[in-house]
Amino acid sequence: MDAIEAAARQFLVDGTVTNVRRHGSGNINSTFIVTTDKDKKYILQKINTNVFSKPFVLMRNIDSVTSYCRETIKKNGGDPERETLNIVKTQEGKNLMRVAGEYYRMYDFVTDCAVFDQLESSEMFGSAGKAFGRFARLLDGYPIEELDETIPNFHNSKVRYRGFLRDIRHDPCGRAEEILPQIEKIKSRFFDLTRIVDYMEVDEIPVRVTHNDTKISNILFDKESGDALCVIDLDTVMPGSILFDFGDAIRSGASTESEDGPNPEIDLDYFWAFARNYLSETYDILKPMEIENLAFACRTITLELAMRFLDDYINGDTYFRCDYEDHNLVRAVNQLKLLESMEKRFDEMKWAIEQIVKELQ
Ligand code: GN1
Ligand code: MG
Repeated sequence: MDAIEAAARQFLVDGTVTNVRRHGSGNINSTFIVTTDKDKKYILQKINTNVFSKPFVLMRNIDSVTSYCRETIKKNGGDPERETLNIVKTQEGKNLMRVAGEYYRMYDFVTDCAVFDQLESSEMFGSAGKAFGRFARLLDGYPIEELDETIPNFHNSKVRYRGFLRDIRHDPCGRAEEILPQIEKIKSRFFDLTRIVDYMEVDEIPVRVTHNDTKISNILFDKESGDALCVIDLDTVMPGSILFDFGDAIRSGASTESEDGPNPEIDLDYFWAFARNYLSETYDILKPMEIENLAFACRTITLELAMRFLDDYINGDTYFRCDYEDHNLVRAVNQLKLLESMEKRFDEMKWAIEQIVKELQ
């Protein structure tokens, strides 16, 4: 903790740092809550530079995106202190601090909020649909050329699939043989994995400014009202497809289990609640090809996550935070089960989108 406390002291906080403790369930960066003697709280994050190799570029993106969001939220009569992240500068006025070879950043702590790996009701998930929809609308006006790619090819499933095959061939930890059934499940769905990227390559699905990591724990809920308030984890805001944002929210939020829970299934009540509110915010900016592929995108992103977890297992767990030895394998197996449930109920998911669109027309 010493280095973390030393890092916390480099930022312009109100008061003197008295306590630093671990926080949150993110798989990539390490997050801490910092408290001062004036009882002020802040979020400190150690950036995982294996994943985000250009921390300065990353922070330039986030600074620019949050400034843009703040102005728009103000114009719309919202509360920019609670509805977007606010960067706390270092003593030298910077967005980032290097301490003992690690990079740190700080945000104001948004008070009276909670995060969830799994939601308690479809109403809450509906509220997340509204918030993610609003976020998509907000970013719709953002100048795409100002954003750098923080992780190139993040949702490019073709590039990821090639990497997956290469890693199976190299098999650095000798784990591939024990997971042949899972590998086969992914290989047999190659065209499901690549369909959206194929459409993007020929401009049938547009590239927009998107969040790219809309899992349900990346949104803050107001403790009092239970409403989704603030979209967080802006590290992967960059050019992408809105379909992955919709799909990843459903993958993570409309599952009957968290990523760690066995036997997950898609909950269609949750799906309806999210889709209805998401579309009420975004219907007029979406292209017909996007609307047509919303339900399908949920399958694509779930398959992509199964492949990413399995790939990391093959590579010896170097990317995602793991709490025990087989954690990545467990996650991959669970994602494949969730995918099979989505495949079974795909017609109902498509039908729901069609009905919601009819309501909005
Ligand atoms: C990571 O950082 P976190 O936990 O919000 C990952 C996402 C995955 C997710 C799966 C930069 O998100 O892509 O969907 O884990 N983020 C990155 O839990 O790879
Ligand atoms: Mg996160």
